[in-house]
Amino acid sequence: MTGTKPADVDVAVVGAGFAGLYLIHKLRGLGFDVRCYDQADDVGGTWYWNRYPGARCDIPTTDYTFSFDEELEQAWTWSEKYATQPEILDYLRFVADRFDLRRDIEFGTRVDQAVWDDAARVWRLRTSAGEELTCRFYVMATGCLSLPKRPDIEGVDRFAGEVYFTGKWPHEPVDFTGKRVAVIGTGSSAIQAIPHIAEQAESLTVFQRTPAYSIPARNGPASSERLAQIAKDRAAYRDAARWSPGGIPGEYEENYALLMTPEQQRERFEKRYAEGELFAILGVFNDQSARLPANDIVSELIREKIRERVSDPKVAEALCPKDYPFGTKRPCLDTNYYETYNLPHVRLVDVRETPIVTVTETGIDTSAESLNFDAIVYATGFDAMTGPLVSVDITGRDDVTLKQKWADGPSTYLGLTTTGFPNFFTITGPGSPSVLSNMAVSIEQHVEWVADCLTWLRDEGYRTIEPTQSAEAGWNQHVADYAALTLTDLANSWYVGANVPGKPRLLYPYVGGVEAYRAACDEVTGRRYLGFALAGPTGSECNDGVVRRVQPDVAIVLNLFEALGVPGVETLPVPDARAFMTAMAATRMPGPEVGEIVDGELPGADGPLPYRLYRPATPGPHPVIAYFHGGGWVLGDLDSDDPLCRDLCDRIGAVVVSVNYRHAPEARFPAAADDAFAAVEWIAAHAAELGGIPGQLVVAGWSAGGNLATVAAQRARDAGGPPIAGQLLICPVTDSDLSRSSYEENGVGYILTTATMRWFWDHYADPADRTSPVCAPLRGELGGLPPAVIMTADFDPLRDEGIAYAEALAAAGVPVQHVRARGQVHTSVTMVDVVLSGAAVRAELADCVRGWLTA
Ligand code: N01
Repeated sequence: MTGTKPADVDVAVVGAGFAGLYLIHKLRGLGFDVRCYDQADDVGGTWYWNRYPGARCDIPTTDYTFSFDEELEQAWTWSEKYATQPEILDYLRFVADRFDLRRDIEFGTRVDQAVWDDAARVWRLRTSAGEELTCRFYVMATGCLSLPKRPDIEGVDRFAGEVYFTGKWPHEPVDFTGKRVAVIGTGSSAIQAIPHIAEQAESLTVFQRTPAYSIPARNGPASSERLAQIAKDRAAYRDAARWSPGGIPGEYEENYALLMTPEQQRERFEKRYAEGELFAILGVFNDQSARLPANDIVSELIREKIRERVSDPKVAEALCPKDYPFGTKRPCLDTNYYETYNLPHVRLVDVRETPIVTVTETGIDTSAESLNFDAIVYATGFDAMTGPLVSVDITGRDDVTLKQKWADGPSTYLGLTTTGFPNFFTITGPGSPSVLSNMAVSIEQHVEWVADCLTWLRDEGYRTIEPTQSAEAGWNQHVADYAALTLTDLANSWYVGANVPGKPRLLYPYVGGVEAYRAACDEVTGRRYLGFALAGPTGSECNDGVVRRVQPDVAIVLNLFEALGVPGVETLPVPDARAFMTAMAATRMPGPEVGEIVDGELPGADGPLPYRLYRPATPGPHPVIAYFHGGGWVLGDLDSDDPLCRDLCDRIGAVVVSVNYRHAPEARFPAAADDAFAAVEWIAAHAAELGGIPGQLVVAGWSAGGNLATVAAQRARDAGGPPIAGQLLICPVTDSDLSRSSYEENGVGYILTTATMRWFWDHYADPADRTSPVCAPLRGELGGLPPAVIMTADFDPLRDEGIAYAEALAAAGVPVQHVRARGQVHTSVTMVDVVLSGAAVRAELADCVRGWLTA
């Protein structure tokens, strides 16, 4: 196509496991030449190497199976719920035979080097067999757990007895009969192998550093319910898997542990525990993966089960994981694992109590004793996710290797591609759901995405594809934002690279789930490969951009609103809109505990106003915040902003007095502004009685409440008091001009809409009044105002007027801090304990306010 020499093959693939096999089949069917390499002597990938006794899959095999060909599915029947390694290997051999895949695979051959030739626009590969070849596209289908980690234990090479690694188990049968065996490690591999080794060995000593959370797999026949669903409508079942969170169809109910009674929690846990499935136990409660108190409930219930299964209480306690939350390391499914410790010839050595000092010629020395063994089994894990990729010498543009590029951690676009490495793809790479999902579903999706991409490039006449830096940075940020919502950083797991010394610590897989991930991939292709630079002999194109900019938890809320068909309040009569807001508020999390909450009344501009006072649990007196709720001067009350007021009270250590001013349309402009100023005056005058420190008064508010807060600050300045220490303005209304860009960009789809803002203004103020600084404080005199912190949200129609106010205050000499809430919407920070990513923003606001008060 370009005049350069054609490549030897269109596509070179490394790895002949699930991914490689399907790639060969799929690409071949689309007319591409494919050559695949694998170090093993046969197909199987991870299932070729991991042949240790007891090896099985931990996803039900009805689901851990290819779904791309109905006839293939009909031709194979799994014998058990969780098939054994030999059966899965047989299946992959069966697939290879059925589609005649072996003829495109070079077995016993490793790709040692791959170098991108930018002039010829091909990859140049060198193999362990000395072969050199070129390909247009290079795909690493090497799996996530294929590079065993060398045990970081002193003396591993000294042992003269038999040595085994679960990840590279011999092909010949291993017989432990009459032998003294040591197993090091208690992850998934060890937990599967230990009961089998114990059946044969004369004695078995397990060296445990970190206990795992394991539940009974309850293996047996495949679930009749699932088989029936598949038989009824196979296509629908597989489609449901593709659009599910984990890659297995199921019922995903809303279940928040923190909103349940202990009895309800236990009932739900028992039901899920009895299923013996990973996703069931990982999803007992919706909040267990994100909120520690919810996670503690599941963790403790699992520990209870472990204690029931182990006779010796001391051993049981040692087997109970206590220092990391459940699910932050991959949980295990077992058959008789804990019961094995009840056997007289099985012993547990807790290496945190008595560390391994060294492996010797005859066994293992711990800090307490010397133990002799005939065999040592290392079940010590893998250099996961990135290990298999960077262990091959892959050199992209400008002589940069993948290892160099990823020295501080992997950087990918969609977990599939990486900048600087054109025409290079990673199947289930870091930044994709991979190990957190049903791998079979994720592999099929990746293979199909790559196949569609190559076909599209061919059809469009493009020769290269490479992600842009901004698209990749955006994806990395999205992956990190999702990770930040979980508890995964609280464990030293291979998920975060903590098991390999020196490996960068971050969550390697994408935690957003199969469904959300597939939607992102589809959106990228649907927008002519958004974020990719495409080039060919006749031209190039690049639709640069970031596919996911909204914070992941905000996106979940937005999707929920859309799914529920939540009406715009402007479509309702005011009383109905208020009732609707009240009903919504009743269903949410309550916010943090504070020391005391007292309701009272204070004099407004035209009669008494209700207020609610929040007092910190710490000894007073405290600074005082006069707070005004949001709701466009029409909606909202003391309950509407209750979680946020608790949060501010707790974080800042201030008495918060939330004031319910008069609302429009019953009381139009300037009633609310007059009430706000009257309230500020009264609170300042009564600070000591309220438990506050006189003179340390901050005005604060969200949305229209932010408008009232800053208008009150302007009035206080003009009236010569009361003194105000600072203004906390959260997504404030500062102007009545609805034509700013942020209205254009965010006026629909981000909860607060342009239509709603127009409705608010129409209820609040006559058009003639809207230019008054008391309505639109941006239009007022700003010099001499107290310091301000202004938060704006990226996806808020009010964003630009907030920014304009921050800039105008700064120009007027007012100390101002602008907190830009990345990926947030207008309501984010008020959704305490719902939009968890808002917590970091509230922390930043609180720091700023505390700064004024201690200054
Ligand atoms: O590896 P692991 P794995 N001294 O890393 C310990 C999948 N898989 O092969 O936690 C003492 O989980 C280490 O201790 P610690 C599955 O995704 C699936 O078992 O680092 N101990 C840990 O206990 C799984 O998660 C199936 O403190 C040392 C163990 O070795 C993943 O593969 C079956 C040590 C390693 O556990 C990896 O599982 C098997 C030392 N120096 C695997 N170094 C299925 O069921 C390490 N350890 C499908």
